Amino acid sequence: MQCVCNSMKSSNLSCRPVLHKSVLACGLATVLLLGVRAGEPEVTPAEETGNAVVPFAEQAAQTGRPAEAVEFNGRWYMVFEPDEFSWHSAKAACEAMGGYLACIETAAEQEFISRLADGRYLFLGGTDEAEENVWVWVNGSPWEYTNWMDGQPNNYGGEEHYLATYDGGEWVDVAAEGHDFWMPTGFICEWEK
Ligand SMILES: [Ca+2]
Ligand SMILES: [Ca+2]
Repeated sequence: MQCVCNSMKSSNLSCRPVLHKSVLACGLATVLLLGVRAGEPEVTPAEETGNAVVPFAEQAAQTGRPAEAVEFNGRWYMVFEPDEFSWHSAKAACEAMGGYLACIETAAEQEFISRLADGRYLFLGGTDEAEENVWVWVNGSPWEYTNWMDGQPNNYGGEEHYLATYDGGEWVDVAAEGHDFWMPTGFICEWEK
């Protein structure tokens, strides 16, 4: 299936297809991305830099929270889908923009994130890399609310220490980087101001 968003090719945002994603899901992602694209600053195309995250970070370090970020309940959120990233580079990119990888503390925030993710697999700001099965949020919030998918977290291969949304917004633990079926296609940044 091909569902490349041609109009997005000049930016690091993209809604590239995922093997099993439906055309509908990809279309909705396109609408979502295009809907927040107005005013987006020019960034270096990923194919020229080989790293889509660094230009984001450099850009954001000057401007803080992107104007395109979406507000919910006093916080702002934005999905990024660069071609190349890891959980750690995503974390660094969010922090360079004055935010952090999205941390979900409540069911209401989860509902919002689920709509924002729209079926995409996106890194969140949860990790148990310091101590196996002791999950923490990168923003320091206590680990209380959870939305794990059945059978997760399972630390598959002994390297799944990073949180991501899955179908319906439910949580899975995945590796920091890679290109297999289970790897996220992007990440969500959150801002408090
Ligand atoms: Ca939050
Ligand atoms: Ca897992």
